[in-house]
Amino acid sequence: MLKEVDIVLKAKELGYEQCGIVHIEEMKAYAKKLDERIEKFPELANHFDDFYEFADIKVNYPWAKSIIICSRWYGKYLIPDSLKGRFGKYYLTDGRVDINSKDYQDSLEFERYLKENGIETKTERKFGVTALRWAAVKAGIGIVRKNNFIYTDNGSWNYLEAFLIDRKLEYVVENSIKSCPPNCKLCIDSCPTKSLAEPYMMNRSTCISCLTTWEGWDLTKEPNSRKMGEWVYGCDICQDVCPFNRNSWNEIEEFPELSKLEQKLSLEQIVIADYDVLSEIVQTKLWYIPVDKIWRFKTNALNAMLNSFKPDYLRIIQDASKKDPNKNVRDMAKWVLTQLKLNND
Ligand code: B12
Ligand code: SF4
Ligand code: SF4
Repeated sequence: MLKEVDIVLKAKELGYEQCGIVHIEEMKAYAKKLDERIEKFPELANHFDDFYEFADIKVNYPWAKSIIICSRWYGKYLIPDSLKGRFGKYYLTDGRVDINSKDYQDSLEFERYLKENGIETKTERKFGVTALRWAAVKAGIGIVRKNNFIYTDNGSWNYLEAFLIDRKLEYVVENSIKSCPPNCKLCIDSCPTKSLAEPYMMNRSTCISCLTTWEGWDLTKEPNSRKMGEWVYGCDICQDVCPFNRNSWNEIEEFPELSKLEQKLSLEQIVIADYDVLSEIVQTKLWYIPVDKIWRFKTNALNAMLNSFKPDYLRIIQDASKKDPNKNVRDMAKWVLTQLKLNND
């Protein structure tokens, strides 16, 4: 019969940075955090409907008794300079879906290990089977800072994975990670859209990460489009500025295919891209934008061109305004030209 320590050791052997185990009852209090978010931002209420099930795991998994929660450090990957400040680093090194990555394979192996040892288990690699940060705090594998991120001893460049299990087990890590200095609010002051409104409180619908993926479909009407800077997909600002992340990114390993993908991800290449390239190469990696809406990569890139305008972009924007097969892209390019106070003749 597996013991807690066997499971934790196996996780670490498979490359997880930290691992802890909590009873599912620990998740109940997450509902209170959702209530607090909705109280602060009532307009977000419908986005959180499904999240209440993260707190009440028995609803979907009556057999579940505990949660194994693991962190995986992605701050070891080489990020090409041209992609920094434009693409969220988590999304560029996304082990959740990339079957060629060691991260993905190790996750499968961990699940196999649990099953081979007679443990019923369930995970959900894309969005998590529960509220991952809350589980991580309860298991002591890290602390939450004012920017809402889980920090381990190595900073916040970790992503989390949870596995429900049918055993009542517990392994809480004792950590001595220092909390945020009381006067620090660098992350809050740096958030371009003021989405990170106060400590531990952010508005998902004004967050650049959301505006470049799940929302912000018409950037010509989006009040925050000029504040989105050069971001094309995701945002890392509130982590980049944090003193607890200083020197915490150690570029020591290549993520599969990332250096090849770099050439396809310049602003110019995205705007002129063939739609087949966008769907076969870019969307398979940056999958929050669905295949039937891949024009979105181009409108995001056009917005980034506007916000960091260089004369070299002009011809590309003008061509897109006339020749791109997608109307959303043509309209966005025309709007960019009007913002630049140039006409497209
Ligand atoms: C929905 C979602 C999003 C949405 C909404 C974001 C949000 N914060 O709600 C969008 C699309 C915007 C998004 C973007 C990003 N995401 Co996201 N997202 C999620 C998801 C699926 C659910 C988050 C959730 O429950 N939100 C509701 C709020 C209420 O809960 P919470 O964010 O967990 O916040 C907790 C803390 O604030 C804490 N808390 C609150 N007050 C207090 C007070 C004290 C004293 C303490 C101790 C704790 C505490 O309790 C909350 C409940 O757990 C999780 C995966 C999961 N299943 O948990 C990933 C997750 C949060 N995302 C993650 C990442 C990496 C990102 C991005 C950085 C990607 C990118 N580069 O652009 C951005 C960052 C945006 C940001 N500033 O948060 C990681 C974070 C890892 C980490 N180290 O913390 C997660 C955990 C995914 C993963 N597998 O690791 N995300
Ligand atoms: S990810 Fe960017 S936009 Fe979102 S809260 Fe952080 S700094 Fe603000
Ligand atoms: S920037 Fe300052 S307040 Fe924000 S998370 Fe880092 S230490 Fe905490």
